[in-house]
Amino acid sequence: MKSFVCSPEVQAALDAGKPVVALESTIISHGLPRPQNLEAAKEFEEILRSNGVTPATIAILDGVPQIGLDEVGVERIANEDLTKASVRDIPILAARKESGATTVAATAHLAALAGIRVFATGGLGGVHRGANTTFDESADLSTLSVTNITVVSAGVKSVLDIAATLERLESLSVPVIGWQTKEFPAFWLTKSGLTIDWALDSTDEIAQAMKSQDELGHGQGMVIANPIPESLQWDPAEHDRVLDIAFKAADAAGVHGKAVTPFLLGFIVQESNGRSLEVNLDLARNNVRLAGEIAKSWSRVG
Ligand code: PSU
Ligand code: MN
Repeated sequence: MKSFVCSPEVQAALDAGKPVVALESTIISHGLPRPQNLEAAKEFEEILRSNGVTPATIAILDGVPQIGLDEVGVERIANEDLTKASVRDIPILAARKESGATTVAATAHLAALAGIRVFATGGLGGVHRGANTTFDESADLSTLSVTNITVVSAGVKSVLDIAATLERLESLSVPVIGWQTKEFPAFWLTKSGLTIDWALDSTDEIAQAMKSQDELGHGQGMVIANPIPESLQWDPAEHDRVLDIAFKAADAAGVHGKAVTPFLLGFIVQESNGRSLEVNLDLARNNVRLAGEIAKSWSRVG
């Protein structure tokens, strides 16, 4: 038996060389509150399908990595209390026949195993503030250094140390390309104040860069930084105010390890009265749309 399963829809698209975009499940299970998470999971898939792109939402269900979920699978990731699964958790969940929602790292890894080259998320994980003492750096980064996939992301969450994250991506030889800008975004905010070396202006150019990387790279992935339009971003002053309180709350609650990101995201949604959630959904939609266009360009050159 194969150790992972592609849905018939995803398998057919891959076999025919049609565009496919991977979607993660941790953003659904741990990053967004119920019931908006189920609506979002369905909407992200619908955005792709209506553009002629096959969505492949990825999760581990009863020990089997699923590349593409049916309706019941999508409901399970939204409504069950699933384990947050990174790459290292996959074999244990498989052996125990347990379920897990896959992070960017685990989704990227499984998508690449299945032959999917484009992946949309909200915001990539990264180096946490204070990592010089906690060593808390997301496995999203190290995974992308050895995983042949292009991830579309609204930069990294501003709860992280963005400058350190960019340094690590440089060390790991993962290209970071701005979509039509060299201003690196900060998830809820259009700009982080940091600039990157490269901007590409068309999805055909991105697909060309992917092809060149396949020929000249060592199997690493690529990050496409896609800022939320300024008209949709969170008010920067309100953003700073809420984040400040969120860090104090995380400290007081003593959360650490993989609980940190879900805690902060949940707290920030509460404290902002849902404003951060609206922006999170908008930036994720924006990423899904761009990823769909990249996948279409890739299906022509790849
Ligand atoms: N971006 C979001 N919402 C999320 C995450 C990212 O908009 O929930 C998740 C992703 O699954 C990412 C994970 O891989 O947070 C990073 O967690 P950690 O910092 O523990 O590596
Ligand atoms: Mn961590």
